[in-house]
Amino acid sequence: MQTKTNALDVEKIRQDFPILKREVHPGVPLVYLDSTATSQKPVQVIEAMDRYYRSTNSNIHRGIHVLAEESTAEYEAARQKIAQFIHAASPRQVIFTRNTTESINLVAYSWGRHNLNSGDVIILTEMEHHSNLVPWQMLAQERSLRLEFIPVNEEGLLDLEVYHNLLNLQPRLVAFMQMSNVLGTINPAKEIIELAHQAGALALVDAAQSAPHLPVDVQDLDADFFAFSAHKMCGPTGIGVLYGKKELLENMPPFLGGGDMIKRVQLRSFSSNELPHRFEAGTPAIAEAIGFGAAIDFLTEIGMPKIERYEKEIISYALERLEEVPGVRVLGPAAEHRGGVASFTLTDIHPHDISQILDRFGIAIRAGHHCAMPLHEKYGLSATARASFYLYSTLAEVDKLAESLYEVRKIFGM
Ligand code: 7TS
Repeated sequence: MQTKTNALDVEKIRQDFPILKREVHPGVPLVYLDSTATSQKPVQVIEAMDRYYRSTNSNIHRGIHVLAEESTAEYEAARQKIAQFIHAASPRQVIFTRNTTESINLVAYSWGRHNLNSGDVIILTEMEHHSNLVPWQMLAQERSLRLEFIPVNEEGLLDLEVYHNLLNLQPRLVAFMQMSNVLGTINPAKEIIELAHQAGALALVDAAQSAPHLPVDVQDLDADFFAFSAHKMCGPTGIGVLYGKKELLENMPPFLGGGDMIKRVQLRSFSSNELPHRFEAGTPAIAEAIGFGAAIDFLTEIGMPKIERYEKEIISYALERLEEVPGVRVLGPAAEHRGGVASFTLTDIHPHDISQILDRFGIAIRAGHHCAMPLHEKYGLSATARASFYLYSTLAEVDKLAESLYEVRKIFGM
């Protein structure tokens, strides 16, 4: 059993996550290996939201009283922190949405409906999450667009040779995930974006899995749009971000109409507010934004490069341990190309059964298609079991997972 690691003081980090102290069955501690679905929340985030509701709660941008001024300042401070975290040139380019899904839909509705017409080509990849597939399928149906896909090769990497050829179609948009929630693959985002730009296309990055696990820099990537969710990066549910280049966002029509997104309203017309408010109609998720800001502080203090290094360590170890278990097949590339995600099958045992048995040992994994049905189909599978790791995961938990898979085998008479 291996328990030592160099990159992070994981035991200290775990102290900040109250949920990690709980038992899920009498005497059975939680082994949380489902951070790709949503991460756990540190006490710093829980307390920031608690403090807000106890002492500051009021609506933002509207009142001229102490509470309204404080809550507006805290909400905008969170935006500023997030802008710094992704290295945006200005916080005005950081639009609060509900989640990655809403951010991508915003681009499809607003930029897509404003700019794309019959025959236009959008390039996606075969590994996309449904939230970066279905909005484009809906738009394609409505506007008679053509969708093309960068294939996933045997190794679980994108086939960039095919991508080069697809770019001859002069696509208008290339939309892809920076890190896969199933294969763990970390895609060469900078290269994909550079090639998209050379072909005259814009590039949208689904950063739902990358922003929580890797250092990200939207300017270095030269991303046109960049979407992610707070709940996968130690923050609360109900809030996400769409980053966009200023000139693009300024030329996009509003997505939702209502309060806050307007400059002036008459009975039959309105003019839109400045960025970012023109895309934030109605009362936003204020406490959640403040909690998101606290999550950003938490991650920044630990350091994203360190988190990335640690996850590399843990996934290398997990691949080693999982592949020792007879009958286990892990999907996706070698550790050097991936983050802390391992989707696997165990002979022909249904992943739901695997998950249910592991739960008896306190181990929480996810079983299913993980919102990537086309990718599973490509592998000839309807479901996989998925263990995923974050900065609070331990090598001992990996051991427990591997040992419990031997128990699953026994239960199935293997
Ligand atoms: N894109 C990727 C790559 C994701 O992994 C997810 C969520 C989303 C988009 C959507 O994020 P949301 O916050 O809008 O829901 N992925 C998963 C998952 O793998 N299991 O549960 C949610």
